[in-house]
Amino acid sequence: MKKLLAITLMVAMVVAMVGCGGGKTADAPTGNNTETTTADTSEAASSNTDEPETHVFMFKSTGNLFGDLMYQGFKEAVESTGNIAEYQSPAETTGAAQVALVEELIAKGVSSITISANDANAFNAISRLAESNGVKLLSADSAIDPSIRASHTIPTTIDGVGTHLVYAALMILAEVSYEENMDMKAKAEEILAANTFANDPVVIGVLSATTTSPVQNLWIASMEKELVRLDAAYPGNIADANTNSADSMLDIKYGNDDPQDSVTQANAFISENKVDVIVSPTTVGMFAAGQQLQDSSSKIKLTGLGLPSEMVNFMPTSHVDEFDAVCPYMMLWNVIDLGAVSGAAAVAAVDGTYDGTVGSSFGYNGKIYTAIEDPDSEGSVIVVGNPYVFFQGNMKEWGGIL
Ligand code: RAM
Repeated sequence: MKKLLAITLMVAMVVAMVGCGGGKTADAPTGNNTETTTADTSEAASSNTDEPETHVFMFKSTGNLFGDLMYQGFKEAVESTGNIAEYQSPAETTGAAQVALVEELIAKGVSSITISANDANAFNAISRLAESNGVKLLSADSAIDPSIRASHTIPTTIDGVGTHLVYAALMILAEVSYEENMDMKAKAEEILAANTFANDPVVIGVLSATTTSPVQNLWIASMEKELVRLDAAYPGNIADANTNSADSMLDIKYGNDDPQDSVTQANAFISENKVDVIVSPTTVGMFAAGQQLQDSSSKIKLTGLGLPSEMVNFMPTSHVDEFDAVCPYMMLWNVIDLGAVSGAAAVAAVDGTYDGTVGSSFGYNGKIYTAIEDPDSEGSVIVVGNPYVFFQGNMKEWGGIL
């Protein structure tokens, strides 16, 4: 029952702001994919006798299990404080569609909106309206601009994810089994130091979400940085898959976090047959690529950030079939915890119990989360925990959870 990845990561932190609140109970939900849940305030409320606040979680778009799981945690955390949780996401995976929904929610008088953003800068204009109406904007998973957010929660450090996506790709192509808690960085460097790919340098493709998606773009940038470092240290093992760009060694395609677009892009990789491995830093891309690679019996391998319940058919069940499987191993984190901590952040921000400065903190479920400087932007960030590697040894256990 150990699946803590051997990734070195830091700990938690928080941001916040002086909170105003002023929320009131939400109206009956409108629009697509809306869920409102009302806590039993008589029993759950702490010492707080005020009217419950409504805290909204908004994912990139509807129909994404990752977003649904985040909301599961968010709702749990918000309701545990006697407040009200609401789930609102647009049908379309765009910043503009999210902004339109934010505008509606401000008009309804919610207290906070926690966004997984399709575009970091899309919310700057609407943030003024939010502020003047006392509505806190926060983000989780995929960030909004630091200047307008009360808090941003990420599952684990960007570089922890980006570098380990590269290590996983190299290890899979070298057919090195994943062993629990192994040092993937050391293993990848060992593979390259042995010049394993000297006769046939590795070509890496990426199947991402949208071109503007903040979190995917950060993970990809981190992958690129690590590839440059590894290429300089162990020349001749990694091919430049993007000769059109001086800044990129990756062949990147965008499936827009849309199932059909992701299938189309996965099929483009298969018919071009240029890459050895597809790394998909989105659960939507992972599932689409898994299906298409399996159906086409392509030799291209797959790894990335996937949900065990969606990927189970494309992954191995033992060491014996590990490298026959489309995706021998992959990574993710506890998505439910990510949602829960971001829900606790929203409540604390609205209550004014933490103020958004580096070092300020709040508690949830017996743990303290403290804001640290965001290494990837101007603001601060809360890091929830560690990523997990999902492999033949633990898929059974996680398939029913995430
Ligand atoms: C998708 C979304 C989300 C990302 C995960 C890994 O569901 O794009 O932003 O964090 O994948």
